[in-house]
Amino acid sequence: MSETIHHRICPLCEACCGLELKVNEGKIVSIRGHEADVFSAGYICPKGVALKDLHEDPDRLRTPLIKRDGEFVEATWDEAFAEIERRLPPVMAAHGRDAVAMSLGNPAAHKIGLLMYGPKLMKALGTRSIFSASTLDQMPKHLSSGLVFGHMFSIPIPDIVRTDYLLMLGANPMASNGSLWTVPDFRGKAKALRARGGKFVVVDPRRTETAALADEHHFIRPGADVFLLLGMVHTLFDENLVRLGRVAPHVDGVDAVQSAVQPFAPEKVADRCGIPAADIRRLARELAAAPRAAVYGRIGTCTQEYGTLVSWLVDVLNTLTGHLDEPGGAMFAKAAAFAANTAGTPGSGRGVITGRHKSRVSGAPEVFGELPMTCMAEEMETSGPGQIRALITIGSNPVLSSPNGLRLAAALDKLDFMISMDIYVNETSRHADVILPAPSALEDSHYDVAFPQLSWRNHARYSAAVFDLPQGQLPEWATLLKLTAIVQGGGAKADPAQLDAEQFGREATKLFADKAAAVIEATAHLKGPSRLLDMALRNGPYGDGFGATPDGLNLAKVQAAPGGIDLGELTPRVPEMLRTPSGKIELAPPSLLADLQRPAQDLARQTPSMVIIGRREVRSNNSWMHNLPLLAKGPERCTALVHPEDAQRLGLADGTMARISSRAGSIEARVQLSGDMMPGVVSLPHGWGHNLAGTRLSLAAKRPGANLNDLLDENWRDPLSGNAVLSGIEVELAVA
Ligand SMILES: Nc1nc2c(c(=O)[nH]1)N[C@H]1C(S)=C(S)[C@@H](COP(=O)(O)OP(=O)(O)OC[C@H]3O[C@@H](n4cnc5c(=O)[nH]c(N)nc54)[C@H](O)[C@@H]3O)O[C@H]1N2
Ligand SMILES: Nc1nc2c(c(=O)[nH]1)N[C@H]1C(S)=C(S)[C@@H](COP(=O)(O)OP(=O)(O)OC[C@H]3O[C@@H](n4cnc5c(=O)[nH]c(N)nc54)[C@H](O)[C@@H]3O)O[C@H]1N2
Ligand code: SF4
Ligand SMILES: [Mo]
Repeated sequence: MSETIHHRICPLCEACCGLELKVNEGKIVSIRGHEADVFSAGYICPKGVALKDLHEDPDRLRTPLIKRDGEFVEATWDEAFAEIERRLPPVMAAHGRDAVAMSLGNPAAHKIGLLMYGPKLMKALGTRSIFSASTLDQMPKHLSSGLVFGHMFSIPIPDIVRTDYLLMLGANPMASNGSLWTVPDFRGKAKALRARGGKFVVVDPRRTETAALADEHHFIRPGADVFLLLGMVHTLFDENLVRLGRVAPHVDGVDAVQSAVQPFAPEKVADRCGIPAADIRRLARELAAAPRAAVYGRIGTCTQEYGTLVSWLVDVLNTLTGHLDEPGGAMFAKAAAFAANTAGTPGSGRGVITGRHKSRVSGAPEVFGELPMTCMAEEMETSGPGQIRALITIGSNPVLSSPNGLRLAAALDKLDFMISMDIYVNETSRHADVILPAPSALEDSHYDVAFPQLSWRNHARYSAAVFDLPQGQLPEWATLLKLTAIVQGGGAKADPAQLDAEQFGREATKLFADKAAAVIEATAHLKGPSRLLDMALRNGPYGDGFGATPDGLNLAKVQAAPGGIDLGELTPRVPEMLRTPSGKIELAPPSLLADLQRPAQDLARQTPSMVIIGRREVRSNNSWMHNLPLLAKGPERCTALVHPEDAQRLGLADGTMARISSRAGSIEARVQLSGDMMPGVVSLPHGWGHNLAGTRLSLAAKRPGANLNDLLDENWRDPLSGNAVLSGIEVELAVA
C-alpha cells in the first residue's frame, strides 16, 4: 500500500486549523499544517500533531463498558443499549423528566455529531436539568450578546487583519489559540498589526506570552475589570468622545448608559482595579482616537463575579467609539451554515429571556436552557421533586473541571444510573454505569458548526474521515439517536438510520413547508450530520438555495475543495444581523443596568493579600490531553507561578512545594518563581489532579498535578449568567 494524503480540520480547539496527514498502511506517518488551507494557511500547534497519539492511545476506549459489581467489563453496543433501556426509562417513570440530567462538555461544541444530535436527546428527555461547560466559561458573553444583539452567538470579534488598535483583556491566545474568536496564528496576525504601525494593549494579572507580544501591558486586580471598563466608558462621556458612527440610527440606550456609569469616574475606580486613573483615561482616549480599533475580552473577563457586566462593557466600548461593525473594528462573522443570525427575519427577532425556570436548591435562573454547572451536585444531593437521580455526560469531565469536584464525585456515586459518552475512563466517567465511546476524531467527518460564527474570515471547510469507522463502532450521532429512541420509548433495537430519516423529514417540513419534498429528495443520498449540513449550506447565506442560486454553495462543492472555500473578509452586518425584538442594538439592557448596583457597592472592598488565578498552556487541553506522550513530556506544567517578592515574604523557594489553601480546600503544588506575576497573585493551570482512584489514564497518572478546582467555591457565581467564579479567589500560601 502506498502513502495517502488527507486533509482534516483539527477538532481540538477553536482555532480550527487545517491539517495535512500522511497515512501509510493504516498508520499515521505525519501530521502538519495544511498550507493550502484557505483559513489557517499551514498554522498548527503541538496538540494538532498529538492527534496521532490520541488516535493510537491504548487507554482510549474502543468498546462500550458496563459496570458490573463495581467493575467495568467490556460489552457489545447491543448489550450497552439493552442495559440503558433496562435502567434509564424506569428512573424517568418513577421520578419525572427532571430527574435525568445532562452534562455537556467542551468536545460537545467541537463535534458536529454531538452538536446536531445532542439537542435532539435533550428535547426527547424534556428535562430542565441541563448543565454544561458554558457556565464554567463563556455564558456571560452569550448572555450579554443575547441581550444587546438578540442572539447568544452574535458575538463581535476583532477584525485583526485591518485594525490599528487592539485592547485585549483576560485572554492569552498565545497559549489558548483563541476563544470566542477563531483566529489561527494569532502571533502572526498580532505581529502584522504592530508592523503596520498599530498598537496592541493587554490587560492581565500576569504578563503572559500574549502580553510579551504587546506594546503595552497593564496588571489588573483579578475580578476588577468591571471597574477599569466602567472608568473608560465614563471617560468617553466625560471628555465628549462618544461617536457612534454608521450604526448610530440602530443604537438604543446611550443616554441610559451615560447616567448608569456616573458613579464610576476613573479617579474613583483606579484603586479598586489597580490601574491609575491617568492610564484609564488615556486608554479611553486612544481607543476613541484610533481610526480602526477593537476591544476583546475572554475567559478571564467571564469567570469572575461581574462576568456579564464586563462582557457587556467590552461591546459598550466598541459601540460608543464607533468601532462596532466597522472594518478593522469589532465585527460579526457571517457563517455559511447553522448561524441563527442569518436565519429568520433579518433585523429583528425574539431576543433573549432568562429565568424561565430556576434551580431548585439555589434558585439560580435558567440561562439559554441551562442551569449553572456548579449547581449540579446540590441538585443531586437534595431530595424532593425534581431531584437528579440519573445523569448522561457527553464529553464532560466536571469532577475535574468544575469547582469542588470532589463533592460532585460523591454525589455521582449516589445516582441510580449514569451514562458517559466519553473516550476515557477518567475522573468523571469512572462513576458511570455505562460508558459509550466515541470513535477517534480521525474516524469521523468534520464541519465546524459553531466556530465559523466567530471566525476572523468567512469560510466553509469540510473534512472527510481519514480512517473508516472500525467494525461495529457507532458514530456519536447514531449513539445519540439510539439514546433518543430509548428515552422516547422506541426501544434499544431502534434503527438510527430510520430515526434519522424521520427526524430529517420533520425538520425539512418545518423549514420548507410545501417545498420540503424536494429538499428531502435532493439530500436523500446523505445521512446523519452530512445531510443536515447540506441542507444548512444550501439554505444558508451563500447557498445554492436548492437550485435558486446555482453558483451558491452545497456540501458537494465544499467537499470538492480540500483547503476549503474562502468567503471573504468580514463585512458590516448591522442591522441585518440583529435579532432583538426592537430591531435595535440594545445598549442598555435593564437587567445589566440594575446589576451595576453590585460594583457600586463594592468600590471600597479590601483586596486580599493573595488570590489565585488560572492559566492555560499550549501542550494541554483542559483536563483531557495529559495522557498523550507528545504533550506529556518535558517540564512539569502544573506549577504555581509566584512573584519573587511574595515568595520571599512567605519563605517559598523556586522548585519547592507550596501548600495552597482556601476556605474550600487545600492542595500542594510546585513553586515556580515568576517576575511576570502581579504581586499578590498566584497562577495555577486547571484540569489537573489525575490521582483519583479508578481511572484508566496510565500516563497522566504518572504526573497527576494538583487540582485548582479543589480550592474554588462552587457557590460563587455571577448571578446573571450563573457562570462560576474561577479567578481571584483568596488563598494562603505556605511551605508544604
Ligand atoms: N479552575 C478552572 N476551571 C475550569 C476552567 C478554568 O479556566 N479554570 N476552564 C473551564 C472551561 S473554559 C471549560 S470549557 C471547562 C471544560 O470542562 P469539560 O468539558 O468538563 O472538560 P474537558 O477537559 O474539556 O473534558 C472533555 C471530556 O470529553 C472527553 N472527550 C474528549 N474527546 C471526546 C470525544 O471526541 N467525544 C466524547 N464524547 N468525549 C470526548 C474527555 O475524555 C473528557 O472527559 O473547564 C472549565 N474549568
Ligand atoms: N492550550 C490550550 N488551549 C486551550 C485550552 C486549554 O486548556 N489549553 N482550553 C480551551 C478553552 S475550553 C477555552 S475556553 C479557551 C480560553 O482561552 P483564553 O480566554 O485565551 O484563556 P487563557 O489562556 O486561560 O487566558 C485567560 C487569561 O486571563 C487572565 N486572567 C485571569 N483572571 C483575570 C481577571 O480577573 N482579569 C483579567 N483581565 N485577566 C484575568 C489569565 O492570567 C490568563 O492569561 O482556551 C481554549 N484553548
Ligand atoms: S491551534 Fe492546535 S489544537 Fe487548536 S486547532 Fe490548531 S492545531 Fe488544533
Ligand atoms: Mo472553555
